[in-house]
Amino acid sequence: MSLNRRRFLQSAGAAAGSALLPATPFAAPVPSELVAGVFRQQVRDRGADTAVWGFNQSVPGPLLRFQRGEEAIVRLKNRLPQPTTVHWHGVRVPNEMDGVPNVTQEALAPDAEFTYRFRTHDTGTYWYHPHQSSFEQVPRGLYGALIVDEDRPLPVDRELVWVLSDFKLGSDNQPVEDFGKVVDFGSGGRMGNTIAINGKAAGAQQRLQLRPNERVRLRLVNASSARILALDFTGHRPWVVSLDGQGVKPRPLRAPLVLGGGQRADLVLDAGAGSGEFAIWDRRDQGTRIATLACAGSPVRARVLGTPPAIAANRILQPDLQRATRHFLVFEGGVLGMPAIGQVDGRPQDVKSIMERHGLSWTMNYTAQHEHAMMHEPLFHLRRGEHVVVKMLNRTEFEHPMHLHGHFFQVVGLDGRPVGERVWRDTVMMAPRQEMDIAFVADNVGEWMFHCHILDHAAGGMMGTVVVE
Ligand SMILES: [Cu+2]
Repeated sequence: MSLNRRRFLQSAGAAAGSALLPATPFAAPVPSELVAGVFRQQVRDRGADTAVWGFNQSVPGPLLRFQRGEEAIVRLKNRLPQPTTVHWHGVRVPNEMDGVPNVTQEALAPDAEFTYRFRTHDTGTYWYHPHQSSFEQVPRGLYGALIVDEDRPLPVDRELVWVLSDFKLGSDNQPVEDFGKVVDFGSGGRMGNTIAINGKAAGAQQRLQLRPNERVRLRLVNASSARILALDFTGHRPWVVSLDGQGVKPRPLRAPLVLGGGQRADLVLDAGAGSGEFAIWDRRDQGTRIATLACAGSPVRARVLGTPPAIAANRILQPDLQRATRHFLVFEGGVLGMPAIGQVDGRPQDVKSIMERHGLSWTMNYTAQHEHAMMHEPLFHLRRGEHVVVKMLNRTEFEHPMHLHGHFFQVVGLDGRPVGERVWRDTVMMAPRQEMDIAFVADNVGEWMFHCHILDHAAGGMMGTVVVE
């Protein structure tokens, strides 16, 4: 969208009073470069600023916003003390733009630069983050949202983006320097102690201020390296309109919205007719109040709006289960379960030596991979255009948000039973001991990561690749 059109929409919004407008794109121009660097930012309300790593001196990094079909050209400059890359989570990019070290490109050494260039075919809410040492670089603050606008955006009064994450901070507000511990690799991951919304500590003081009967679109990204969220908007029943960037039939949220690492959801939230304050909770674990929804002022319109329209679907090839080839993917390991047999980088090893010599905890199809030595056999070789069903068998006591690069897939079976309503995902939560069938058409040529998005699990062996040729 041109800057002029953005300005037009904004001024139209100011003038139109109660009329419903398409979601107004943010006015900030899309930056042409991302500089990954080290700086300080206020995360907690009190005390010292926190030393963070981020893009363009901000956590989260700048919102990258494109029209559908627009070419994204982003120059990455590495000003970190480590090599890095950027991966465009969920965006169907050409393989060489996918940002995976040792698979699609060499990691950028400190002070190196690289230009990413790809066309944005699919509308929706996506995000970007490094794929190099992601168990450290992401929780230090390297992530940002990427949005591709619909040709006809959903009519709402306002649009908000919440990049959710967590920081593990000491009493001095500085990050606890305990990245890469084997105990985190093999358990629930390195969990932060400070949930953040757009880089600021969550809590009752984070206020989402609405007017009665106002309608907002809330784009949610879980950029946490390990934390799974379960969001509860008390006193409200938002509509789920999109999951992982793909429109779904609008449905009211009847239970807390579970978002594993890497997952996204777009909600349409109606403020309700009255005034008042409502807590927004993360219901996982002991529960954390993350924000306050405050409703006050003169009503935006006379009454609450009804069901929002559906977002137009992206063009994704529908898998035909009758002709699909069948594949298996078995996960084993973790501190509560030892892999039965195992390999590291293609060489057979006994399990004890996997754990001890490499700090690895997990296997996928009896093989553990780690990102610095991808001397590996791909999990699957697929022909371009092949219709595929992968039966994932979680033989562990842990949840795993599983992410496939370069494709969207549908969950078509759970614990041996077919799934009725199929939605597109790029990242799916697997419960402990669950069996899940996912289906997709392998139409994007290249070698694609298939890994757990608990980034400590990925570093602990839970990553592999799928080759489409
Ligand atoms: Cu996992």
